[in-house]
Amino acid sequence: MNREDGFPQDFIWGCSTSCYQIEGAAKEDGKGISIWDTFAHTPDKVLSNHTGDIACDSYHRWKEDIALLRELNAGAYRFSVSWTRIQPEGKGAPNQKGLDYYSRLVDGLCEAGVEPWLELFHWDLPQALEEKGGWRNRDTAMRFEEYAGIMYDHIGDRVGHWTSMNEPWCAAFLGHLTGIHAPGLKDRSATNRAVHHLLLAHGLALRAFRRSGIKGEYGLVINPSKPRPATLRPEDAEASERASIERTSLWLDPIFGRSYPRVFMDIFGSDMPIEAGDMDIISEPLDFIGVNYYDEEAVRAAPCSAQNPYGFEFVPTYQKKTDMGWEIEPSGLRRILSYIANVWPCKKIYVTENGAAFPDKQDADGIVRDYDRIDYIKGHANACGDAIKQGVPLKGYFLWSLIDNFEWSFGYNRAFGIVAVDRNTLERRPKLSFYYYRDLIAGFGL
Ligand code: IFM
Repeated sequence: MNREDGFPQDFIWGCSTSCYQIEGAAKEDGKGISIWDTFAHTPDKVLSNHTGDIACDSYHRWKEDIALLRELNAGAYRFSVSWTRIQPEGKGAPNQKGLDYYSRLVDGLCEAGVEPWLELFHWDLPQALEEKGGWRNRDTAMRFEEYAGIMYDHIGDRVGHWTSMNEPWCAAFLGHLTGIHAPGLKDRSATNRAVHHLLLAHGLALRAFRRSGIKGEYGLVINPSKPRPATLRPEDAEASERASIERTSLWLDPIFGRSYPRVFMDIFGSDMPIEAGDMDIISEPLDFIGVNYYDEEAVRAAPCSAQNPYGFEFVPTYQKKTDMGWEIEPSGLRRILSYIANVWPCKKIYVTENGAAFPDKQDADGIVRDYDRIDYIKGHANACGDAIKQGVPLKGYFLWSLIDNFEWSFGYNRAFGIVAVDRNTLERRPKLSFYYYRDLIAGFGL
């Protein structure tokens, strides 16, 4: 029986965050240093030289975050675990205080009726592992399996939804090719090695999960993209397919047992450190795909060259942009969900992130009236409904983000939250979009 707005009763409405972006307490209770601690403390890597040292102080204020989720009546909370709280050096015996923190968080969520969705890796690789080659080094995948096993043992009885990692494209390409994310390299061959080892780490952790016998569902979260073709000309349609390779099929093809896309292998195959049995590990069947969606661009065909190996170029578009410069196109969410459901059929898909940064202003009464964000959420929730009508097995939607937080190389200069965080007092203050999302969750938002 569906709700009045057409969504199934059991559709999950949640919120997402990640550890480095909200926790702070960067050196507390035995936590080790991650590559994001190092990167953010390197001058001029992050706008305004902001760091995650304090972030939203959720390490101490997690009860306030849970209270907000409860006020929303959110069905689930997707958070990530800081690997260096659990294994400060990325290997060996766990740090009990780190485990205790996540144990308290999970218990608090369960008591509040909010299902914990645990993500093992959201880019904050232990610095000690980076010093041994990070994701360029095959051993990091084995270390990830060990860390995952610790989490399964200590918290597996209370968490029903797990994801190995968030947006491995960002970890590989932004971290190793453009260098705008940690560890800040600009090296194509390092990027390709990182791609393979991230996927291997995912597969090893998933196999360990299956072996553990934990009852729960397991997925991988990607940020796929398939820019729409600028025109109906066949060459532009083909350019749109090629433009989607590195963000989409590079990850989903191997996960679905189809190995890496041929076009990618033709160009970069010699870099890929594939060993016997790897592709079987990577294609261990998962329970769901997590899709993070923010925008959609448009492309047309262009000549292939060493600088443009996939032969496409972006074209100007008319859409309004968010504060990130990302084009607002809700129907692109329906398109990417349908594309994935058709090409990589999976039992369940979740939108694990969707949201927008806008230059919020506090009115004299202290309230942020963020109608742009409300429109954004409403448009994308409608697109989710359309996708379901088209037969996409979409089972939930997670808003990015519960609270304003550390937006990576932009520091605190970009606000995605439905709750503002005062940078001086760290007080949480709901914006109007918070009350809109509460209505949406209750079935009155559309
Ligand atoms: O803040 C990030 C998040 O960590 C990963 N997905 C995109 C968000 C907005 O840029």
